[in-house]
This record gives sequence, C-alpha cells and structure tokens, in this order.
Amino acid sequence: MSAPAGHPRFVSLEGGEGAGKTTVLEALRAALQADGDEVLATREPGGTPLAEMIRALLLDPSHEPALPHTELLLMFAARAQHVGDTLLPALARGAWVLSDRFTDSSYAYQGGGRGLDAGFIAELERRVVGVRPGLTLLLDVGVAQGRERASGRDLVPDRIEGERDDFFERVRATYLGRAAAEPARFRVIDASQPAERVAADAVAALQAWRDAG
Ligand code: Z5A
Repeated sequence: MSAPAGHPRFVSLEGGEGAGKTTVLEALRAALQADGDEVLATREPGGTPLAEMIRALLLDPSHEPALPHTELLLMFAARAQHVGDTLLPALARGAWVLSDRFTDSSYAYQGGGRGLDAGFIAELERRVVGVRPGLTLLLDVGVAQGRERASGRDLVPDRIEGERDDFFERVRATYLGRAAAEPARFRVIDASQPAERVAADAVAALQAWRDAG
C-alpha cells in the first residue's frame, strides 16, 4: 500500500531543536493571511486539548522515561486526535493548515533517533493518519548550533531535549534522507542563517510551490 497523498493546502514545518520553526510559522501565516485566506496554525504533538495533554505527558521529565514504542504510540495517539478533530475539518472548509511538525517528526525522532522500524511507522501513518502535507519545509541547522539556540531559551530541558548529540545527529540524517527521497514534497531551508533570512526563504518556497500548483 502506498503512502498517503499530499494535500495542496497542508504545509508542515520540520527540523531539529532550535531550527526556528516558531518564527517561520508566523511569517508563513502572515503571508497567507495577507491574501485573505483562512489559516489554521497548529503543532504536534498537540493541536487539540486532548492531544496537548498527551504532549505534556510525553515531554515531562519527572516520571520514568517512556520506552520507544510507548513514545511512538503516544505521538500517533495525539496525531490521530489532531487529524480527525482539527486538521481534516479545517482542510475540508478550505483553510490552509500550517503544522509545526507532523508525521516526518516520528520518522526522524522515533525512527532515526530511537531506532524503531520505519515500516511500522509507515503502517501507522497509513492506518491512523491517512494524509500528508503537500509541502514540507525542512529547516536544516547543525546540531550544535540548534542546541545552543534552544539552550538559551529553555531553563529545564524536556524529555527529548535531554538526549545526547548522537541522537540528534541521527534525527538530522533521517530528515535529510527523507527530503532527498521526496524532492517534490520537501524544500530544505538553510536554517543556520539569521532568523529574518530563514523566514524570507521559507515564504519564498511556499509562494513558489503555490504558484506552481
Ligand atoms: N517529537 C517527536 O519526537 N516525534 C513526533 O512525532 C513529534 C514530535 C510530532 C516537541 O516538539 C518535541 O517532540 C520535539 C520533537 C518531538 N523534541 N525535541 N527536541 P517542539 O517542536 O515543541 O520542540 P522543539 O523542536 O524542541 O522546538 P524548538 O526548540 O522550540 O524549535 P523551534 O521551534 O524550531 O525553534 P524556535 O522556538 O523558533 O527557536 C528556538 C530559539 O532559537 C529561540 O530563542 C529563537 O529566538 C532562536 N532562533 C530561532 N531561529 C534563529 C536564527 N535563525 N538565528 C538565531 N536564533 C534563532
């Protein structure tokens, strides 16, 4: 069975820690709203009250670490709720959806980072998600640079931020591998640049993709 089809009004942002997704999301939202379109800006894990509760459980460093399959299944539990409750209804009424992370994060973190089987993740994607972004902007930055940015902001690292550099190197390699394998869906943005440059490149990539579609 093939991967779910990409939706033409669904855009995801991906990348490692400190890549600058939050800033870019606001720039993309502003660009789309300037054209008078409805935009739903959302995030994963999260995006609905129940999915945000699952997010809090996942990232809380105060309890015992989630085992890799527990983490994967909770990510997909949150995603199933997010997709059914919020994302698909927004697409159905013609809104743009901008999601800070989506299923590619599970391939990168639970597949690449934790070493779980990509075939199993693909099966979950087909059975409980059933939709892909039409465009995925991968904000790519070196692990050390991204971690330095994030550490300037976070007082206490969450559960996943507390992982070692080799984990984040595998995450980055998995993202870049997925982008190379799906050039029609992915655009890789150089996120080592100053924040305004990264945002401008992301908006230009969205506009070029929209104009071509
Ligand atoms: N996760 C998973 O494992 N599996 C899944 O399926 C999903 C998620 C969906 C929470 O996500 C965690 O969930 C995440 C992956 C995992 N764990 N990690 N690591 P998140 O998106 O909420 O967490 P995050 O990636 O750690 O967010 P982040 O560090 O906030 O990244 P960001 O949004 O890309 O960065 P930012 O907040 O825009 O910027 C971070 C700081 O850097 C901030 O102070 C900015 O002012 C600064 N910044 C940003 N861009 C620049 C530039 N260009 N220059 C200089 N400084 C900058």
